[in-house]
Amino acid sequence: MSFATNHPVSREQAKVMNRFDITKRLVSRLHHDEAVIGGIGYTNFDLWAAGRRPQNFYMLGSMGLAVPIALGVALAQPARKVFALEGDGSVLMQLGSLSTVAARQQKNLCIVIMDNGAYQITGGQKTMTDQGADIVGIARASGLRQSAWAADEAAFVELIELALREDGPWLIGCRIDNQKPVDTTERDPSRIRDNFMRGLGVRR
Ligand SMILES: Cc1ncc(C[n+]2csc(CCOP(=O)(O)OP(=O)(O)O)c2C)c(N)n1
Repeated sequence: MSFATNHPVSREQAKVMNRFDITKRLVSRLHHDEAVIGGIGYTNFDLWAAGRRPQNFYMLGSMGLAVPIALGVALAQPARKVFALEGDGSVLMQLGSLSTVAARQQKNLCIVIMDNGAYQITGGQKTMTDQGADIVGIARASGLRQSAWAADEAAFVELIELALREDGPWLIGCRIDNQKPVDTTERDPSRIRDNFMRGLGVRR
């Protein structure tokens, strides 16, 4: 596996990055109409701020659904690469989704966890990643062998390019700071759904 590079083994060793910055780096590398599902919390805000794409879906309202939604899209459209961007608080509420993705060995799926150790959007209450839980370790133990912490921005891009090029499932852990997002997603769920369906070519 071409994955055996020098990615840090624990959360503590990973650089604290900025969510908008790494979201932009991800989006700038998408050239084949890849789908991107932004989870609730500030993850979807910075995805929105990184540029409207019809293949983006912005989850409003329920925690932990970026991975299940992305898995559904990946199953329905196996030729398309699908990215799930999820906060640490949200993925901790839906850990079973990681083992489901692992059991499916969903080749076209890449999960990016934005770990700021907090439920930032609701006031910055601490999550369990701030108390020692390691999402990448949990992912590996759930069967997602191709899981790694991004050491820094360059390593993040390297991992994204690997995920674009080679079969997954992938999980990339990103430690991020507590800066506010750059913009606010338009809160219109019907439009978000309709645009996304058009972006995936399943609605005119
Ligand atoms: C099932 C459920 N529980 C609680 C909430 C309230 N809530 C919305 S976002 C959020 C925090 C999300 O935290 P995280 O996923 O870490 O993202 P961040 O805010 O740090 O970007 C909470 C508690 C909710 N929307 N749904």
